[in-house]
Amino acid sequence: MNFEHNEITSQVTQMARDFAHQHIKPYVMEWDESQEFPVHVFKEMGKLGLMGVLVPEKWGGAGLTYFEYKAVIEEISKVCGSIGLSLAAHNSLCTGHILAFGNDEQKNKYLPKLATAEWIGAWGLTEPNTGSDAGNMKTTAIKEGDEWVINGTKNWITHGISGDLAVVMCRTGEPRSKNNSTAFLIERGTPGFSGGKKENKLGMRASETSEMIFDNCRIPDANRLGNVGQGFKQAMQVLDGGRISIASLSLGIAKGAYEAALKYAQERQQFDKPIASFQGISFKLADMATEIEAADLLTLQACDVKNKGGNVTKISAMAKYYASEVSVKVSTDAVQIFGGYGYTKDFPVEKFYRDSKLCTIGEGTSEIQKMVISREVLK
Ligand code: COS
Repeated sequence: MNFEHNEITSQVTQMARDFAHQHIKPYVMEWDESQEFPVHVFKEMGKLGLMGVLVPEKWGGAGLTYFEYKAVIEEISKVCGSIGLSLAAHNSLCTGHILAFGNDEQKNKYLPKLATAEWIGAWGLTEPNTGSDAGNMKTTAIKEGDEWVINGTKNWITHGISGDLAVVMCRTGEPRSKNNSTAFLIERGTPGFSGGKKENKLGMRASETSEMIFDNCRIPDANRLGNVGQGFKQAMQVLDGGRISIASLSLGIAKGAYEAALKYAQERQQFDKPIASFQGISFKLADMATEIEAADLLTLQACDVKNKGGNVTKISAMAKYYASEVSVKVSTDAVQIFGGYGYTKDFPVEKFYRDSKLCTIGEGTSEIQKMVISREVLK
């Protein structure tokens, strides 16, 4: 299979790379230290079409394919994983859910705002006690006349405080029964909807992660996304696509860490030679390069299947699982190659190391990916 960039993919890649170097790189450590979520950067990315990469042009998006989407997330994440993560959550989860399951009225109303970054999107599935067991959610939506009344708390939500619009999965049937949840669109400012505690995280610190709290929050039935009872299945399909973006995020981090380590290993002299001339270091670089290449090919394969409208449940879980584990391993080895300097904030690899760990957890842990993959291969 030929996955070489065509002209459009090359141009989009260059644009994202230029943007990352000009508008993100100088501020990465400042945002990391302060845990600032730099909303203005997302507004700028909106002007370039990066906040609606997969959204058709008629709704204000860039109308591109998963190949360009992968390239964008990767280029941004080579410089800052936090910005890559927020970009992925906005594009794949909130916007992607509406694109896949919204009716025309909902698409016309919300997609142009999201694709241009006039609004930042959030997506709420996880709760304090239902992470991997996502179907067992406690947040309820109860129908009263033509309205739904929502009560409960979502957590680990990207943009839970700053998001202008949230797609939220709520239980509308009996606990543990089939088809018992439904997706809703909830706008910021709706009475009874508020952001909660912001998490103080190991990595991905410039990407806002917080609770979303619903206290007798009333929304019209027009804000229901798709049919009653389909929320969990919709969420699973959205995550099938989202996991391609986490694979791309993982790849960006791995490539950023590898490129820094490769350069350093050729410059750093010990025993009167560059450390790259020692097998202990050069074999590490060989492993890093090989594993990145393999993760890249798996992710491209997932993009290809998704572009063709195929079922990506297995391949996206494989790509996410493998690329995220590679990301942790490569960034760990990069710190090792940098030695003591790698352990300081003067060099970028300690941040890649911290950021990479989220990739094996968010949008389903590596253990959940193995569950998804094994279920598919045993079908
Ligand atoms: N696409 C479409 N439908 C799917 C699906 C998919 N990828 N995965 C499951 N479904 C459907 C199943 O076919 C089943 O339908 P029926 O009831 O008609 O048979 C239904 O959804 C329930 O599926 P299942 O029984 O497999 O659900 P489980 O409760 O066993 O959960 C896992 C399955 C563990 C895979 C799921 O809960 C999961 O992915 N958990 C992790 C969630 C996650 O990633 N959270 C992180 C969010 S961070 S943004």
